[in-house]
Amino acid sequence: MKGEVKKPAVLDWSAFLGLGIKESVSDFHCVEGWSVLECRWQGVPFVSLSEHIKPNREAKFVGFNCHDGYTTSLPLDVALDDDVILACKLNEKWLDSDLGGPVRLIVPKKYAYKSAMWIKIIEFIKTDRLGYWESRGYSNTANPWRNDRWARITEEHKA
Ligand SMILES: Nc1nc2c(c(=O)[nH]1)N[C@H]1C(S)=C(S)[C@@H](COP(=O)(O)O)O[C@H]1N2
Ligand SMILES: [Mo]
Repeated sequence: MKGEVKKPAVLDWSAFLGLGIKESVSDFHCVEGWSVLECRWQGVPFVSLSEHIKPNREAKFVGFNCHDGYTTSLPLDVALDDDVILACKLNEKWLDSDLGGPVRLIVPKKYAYKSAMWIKIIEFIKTDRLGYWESRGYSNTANPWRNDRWARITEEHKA
């Protein structure tokens, strides 16, 4: 974890787990149209990570870099929502790599492309950086209840 933070940190597995495991039950929505309901994710809440590294006041966004080269980002206030979790278990079972293990992000209120798998680096940044899908036309707000799948459509419909 690095960037606009007071205490950059490299967390090994036990340090990560030491931040405290909680459960977050949520449904999972992909832009392609499918959803998986009632997933019980266990992991470290993003808030706990954030308290650990102490973001500077300039930090407004969080960028996620994954082991497969995938990237995505969230506004810091969205990432600090209490249901956002760095999951290492699903329904009490350690996450296999095909589910994004050892550690993946879960952002229940957003489309699944925000839920980055195989998290490698978390960077607190001043200005947003469009991620893999976001730079290919998908909505950067990714709100499944407003159905904002495509950036252009959302811009036109912003209330
Ligand atoms: N690292 C990484 N994370 C990723 C992706 C990816 O390609 N690489 N795809 C995203 C997309 S588009 C979806 S729908 C979900 C799929 O997660 P699942 O396979 O657990 O359902 O992961 C998201 N996170
Ligand atoms: Mo997706």
